[in-house]
Amino acid sequence: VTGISDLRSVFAGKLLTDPADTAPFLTDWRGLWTGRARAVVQPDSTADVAAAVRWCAERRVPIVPQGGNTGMSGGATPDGSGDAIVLSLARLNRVRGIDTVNDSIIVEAGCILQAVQDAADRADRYFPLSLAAEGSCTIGGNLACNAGGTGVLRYGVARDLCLGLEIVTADGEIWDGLRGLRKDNSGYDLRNLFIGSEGTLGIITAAVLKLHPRPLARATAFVALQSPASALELLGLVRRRHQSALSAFELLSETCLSLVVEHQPGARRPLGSSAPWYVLIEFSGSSDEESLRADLEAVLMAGLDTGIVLDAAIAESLSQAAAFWTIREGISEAQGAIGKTIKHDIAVPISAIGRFLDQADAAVARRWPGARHVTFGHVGDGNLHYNFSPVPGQDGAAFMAMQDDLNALIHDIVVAHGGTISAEHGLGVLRRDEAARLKSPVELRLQHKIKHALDPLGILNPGKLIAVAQRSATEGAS
Ligand code: FAD
Ligand code: 2HG
Ligand code: ZN
Repeated sequence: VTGISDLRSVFAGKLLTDPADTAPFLTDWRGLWTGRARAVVQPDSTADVAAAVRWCAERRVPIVPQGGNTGMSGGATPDGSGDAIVLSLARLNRVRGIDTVNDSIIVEAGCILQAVQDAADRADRYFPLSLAAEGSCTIGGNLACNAGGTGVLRYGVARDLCLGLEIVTADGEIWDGLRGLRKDNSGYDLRNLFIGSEGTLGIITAAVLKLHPRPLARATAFVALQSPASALELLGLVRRRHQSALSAFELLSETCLSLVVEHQPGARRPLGSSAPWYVLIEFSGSSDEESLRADLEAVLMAGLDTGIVLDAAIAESLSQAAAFWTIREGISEAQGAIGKTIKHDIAVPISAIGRFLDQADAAVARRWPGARHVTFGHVGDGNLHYNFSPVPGQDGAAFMAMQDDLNALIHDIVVAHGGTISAEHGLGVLRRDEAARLKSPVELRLQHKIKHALDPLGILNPGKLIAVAQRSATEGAS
């Protein structure tokens, strides 16, 4: 391969090679994966991304796309070979336009999610994708992972918020699919193929996103419960009475709450007493705040009457509502503060959540009595982060040694309940082999065919999402 200085001349933007500059791009935020790379390439425009990709394609140099590097599955970290370049989209961060009649916004892939929310807000619109990493993750990363977050219950996942994409293909061509259309049946749905492909099929350089009306009022409650079964009963009750007002329904265990209260400065318990489980419920919409609060209060009272709800607090002010959300959004960081983490991102049909938890908890207790569960998630979407931390005093390496067996145990139960091993964080390298173990041969063959069709040289994020295809003897010889 020709020297990297050669690459410098083909695109405008930054080329980082100094180890002090490249280091932050070579490790994920949890410190689980660290790799090496020839350079970190930060182009200034789509044309420059295309030029860099062509340079790589001509030389068979692997490309690892990276946005905010907040991913959970190791998808944005290069492997240890040092062959790849990291293609950082950080400098492609312009809002290209906003159309308040079409309710859409065109943004470049490196735009930070929060910047997109703010741009929508300035135009009196709402961009509802919302997650704790929103101050650092990018739209390109959100779409590449098909991120979820806390607004999915009403607004859907990243895919549901995307109308069109601009893509640099594996051979360095630009596909302008920036269509702001609600309906488009003119052929195979390429946009949806790239969304969720974790950088393995093409580079997302820009997107047309859907905007929504800005909610005029919100009511937020923190609710104590005995069990996840009660949470599901309450969800059913809320849905029957106020489906259109419901915008979030998030579950967390007492362990999660104590972790946040202990590790997050200023975090306080929302309720006077403690309980095994909690849900954070948000109502929002165009009605006035008083009637939203009254509806929320009425449904919580009904829950108290029937014994589903043990205790509840409705936020009295915006800052109290924000404090409730800070607890929910602080769990990942608080879990990180007590050592290594083993994380799951499972989803099952909502009706199977109770059975999944009963079986998984029992199976874990049999194999690892006393294991430290950190369970929380988007229960309204059937998606749980069935996570674990070391028990106090447990050595990090001994804890991580459980990971493969624990994952297999949980994933088998998930699949038995018709679920998925990744609802929102993607496969990356973390779940790639488990997905291969659990998916049918037909599904895997189709996935490999798609990969081969769009990236025949196998240079886009190789080894992520699906294993690198075996080269045939003939190919190898040629
Ligand atoms: P990166 O981490 O940089 O990359 C992620 C993947 O996308 C990699 O495979 C990478 O190669 C690929 N990629 C990145 N940009 C591009 C591009 N332009 N073109 C092609 N491929 C690209 N996720 C959720 O779904 N829901 C949550 O609630 C949630 N909460 C989180 C909370 C915290 C505190 C943190 C740290 C993370 C959370 N995440 C959550 C995970 C993560 O933030 C999201 O998955 C986010 O979408 C990743 O965006 P990113 O820009 O950081 O992508
Ligand atoms: C969330 O729901 C994120 O807060 C992070 O998806 C989950 O840390 C995790 O496991
Ligand atoms: Zn989540």
